[in-house]
Amino acid sequence: MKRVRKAAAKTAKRKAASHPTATARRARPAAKPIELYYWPTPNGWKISIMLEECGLPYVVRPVDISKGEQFTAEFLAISPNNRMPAIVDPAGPGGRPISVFESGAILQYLGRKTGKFYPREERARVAVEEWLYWQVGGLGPMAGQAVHFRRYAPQEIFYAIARYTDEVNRLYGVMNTRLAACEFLAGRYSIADMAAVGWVRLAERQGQNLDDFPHLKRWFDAIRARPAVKRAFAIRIPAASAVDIKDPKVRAVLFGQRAR
Ligand SMILES: N[C@@H](CCC(=O)N[C@@H](CS)C(=O)NCC(=O)O)C(=O)O
Repeated sequence: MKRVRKAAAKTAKRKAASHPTATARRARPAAKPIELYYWPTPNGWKISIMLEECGLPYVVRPVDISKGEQFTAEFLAISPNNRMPAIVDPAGPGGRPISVFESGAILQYLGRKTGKFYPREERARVAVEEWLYWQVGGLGPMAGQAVHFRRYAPQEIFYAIARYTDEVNRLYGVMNTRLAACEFLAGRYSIADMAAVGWVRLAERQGQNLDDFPHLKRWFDAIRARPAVKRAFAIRIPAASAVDIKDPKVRAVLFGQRAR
């Protein structure tokens, strides 16, 4: 019986191969969605924005970083840095699953996979990569430290607050100057803008006033008005809204991490 089915399948395959239009018309099983390991922060938003912009089917797998879910063996197997975001794409290269961690690497992967928001032409690609790496190596870490010392540190350390607030101010100035000459960071709307927009969304927490940066404000307003970006920002994770950063249990998970 098995052999008969195999033979019939072989004939069908041969036929399909010789009639490509028939193959294309045959209903394909629905593609499995990409799994997005996510928590609603600027780094998480980068990827929900890209998935929404590309219209890729995805499911959100919340990683409650306030409870330590970033340290589970299952999560560390795909994101060894115990940080979200990460993705698992069931239809990776060669049709096999692939996991990707680090927001910049995920954006580049999705850009290559879809051919969207990450141009192939070398000059345009270099421009996107310059601003993407500028974000992941500069704006993100500096803004993160500014928020930490302004809002989360147990003591008010003036030197640390001034150092990171000033550095973020400098970086906002760099974006503002760039955006005076270009509509988007790399010219056209790209993964570089998606990487930066979530951080600019939290400007106030970083001690910044967008009114001081009119070109940056114009850019921010244009991006947040995009339907895909609105959908990404609208994803609600109720447990995240309930996190109390003053709770000693939460602080013990998030702060003072050392090698394990
Ligand atoms: N370089 C990483 C940074 C990601 C990151 O810092 N994620 C934070 C939330 S915004 C996180 O998962 N924190 C968990 C923890 O601190 O243990 C990336 O760009 O993906």
